[in-house]
Amino acid sequence: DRLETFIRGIPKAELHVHIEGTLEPELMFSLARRNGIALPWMGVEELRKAYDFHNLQSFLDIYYKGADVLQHVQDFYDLTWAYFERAARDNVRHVELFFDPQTHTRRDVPFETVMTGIHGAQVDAEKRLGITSKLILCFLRHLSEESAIETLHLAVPFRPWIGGVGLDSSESGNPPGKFREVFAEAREALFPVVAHAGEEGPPDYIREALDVLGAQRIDHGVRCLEDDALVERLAREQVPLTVCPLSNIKLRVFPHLAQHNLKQLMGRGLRVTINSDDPAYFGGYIGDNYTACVRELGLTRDDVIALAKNSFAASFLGEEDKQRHI
Ligand code: ES4
Ligand code: ZN
Repeated sequence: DRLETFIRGIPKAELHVHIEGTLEPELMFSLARRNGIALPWMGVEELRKAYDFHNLQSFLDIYYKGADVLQHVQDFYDLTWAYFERAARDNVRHVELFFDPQTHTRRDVPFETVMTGIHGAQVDAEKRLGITSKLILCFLRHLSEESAIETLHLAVPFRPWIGGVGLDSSESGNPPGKFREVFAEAREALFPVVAHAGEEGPPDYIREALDVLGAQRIDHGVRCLEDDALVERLAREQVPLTVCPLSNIKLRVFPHLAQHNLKQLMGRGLRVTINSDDPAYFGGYIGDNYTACVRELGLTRDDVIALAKNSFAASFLGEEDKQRHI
């Protein structure tokens, strides 16, 4: 209908998407065949049936297994290019893309292979689709800080291709404070900092991400509403939250989209954005996330405009580029 056409057409930025989470089942199986890798599922249909998650960890187990098919530069290129082509259909004009290098280096895929494939697709997306992008390196929080430091050191020669660092994977029991040193070193190298916090973890993890890691943006952050003082701070400092509504439903952070707190977050004056997280696994790209929120939460046309403007304002684009989009 008309609102859906409006949503699809409005220029938007995507600030929370994991490139490994854009691996569609069809591409996963075609790369498995191309690379001679055995998957624990018979085919696309059986794989899709396995996408019945109960929490973050049950998703991550499948997501890391799926990433095994990514071996060569061309695989990372194909994955990233397919995402950009899909994003173009939702009129995404700018993307800040996460990747998890440790998922690949731990399988003996060189850091350089990952970077070359992803970066190649970023260059082509700007040339052929007019989509600008920045790549954000995420440390896996279920691994040690030592492993994160090794990864940061691998990244230094690629400094011009990396737009920031973040923190993802299993949140419960892995507080941001575990990564104090690696983020201090990253900040010294002038990397912008983001962190997943307050998805499954408590509001205190959001505070730690800000105070200990120096996060400039919080990924998810939906559990902030449990702590009034924190909400007031996030609103006062206009710390952006990259909310991923369909992800939160698939991973049972909220029982149903109608119960999602997105509207309350907006109502408290927070700088909220809507994003897709792992769209191949959670059943929707960014346009689908906007549309589902309009349907289930009754977002208005003005809400959609505000969210799309927030997406550029919350990005790491320079002031001039932001204004050009807003
Ligand atoms: C993730 Cl939804 C989510 N949360 C934390 N880490 C992740 N990595 C990929 N998707
Ligand atoms: Zn995420």
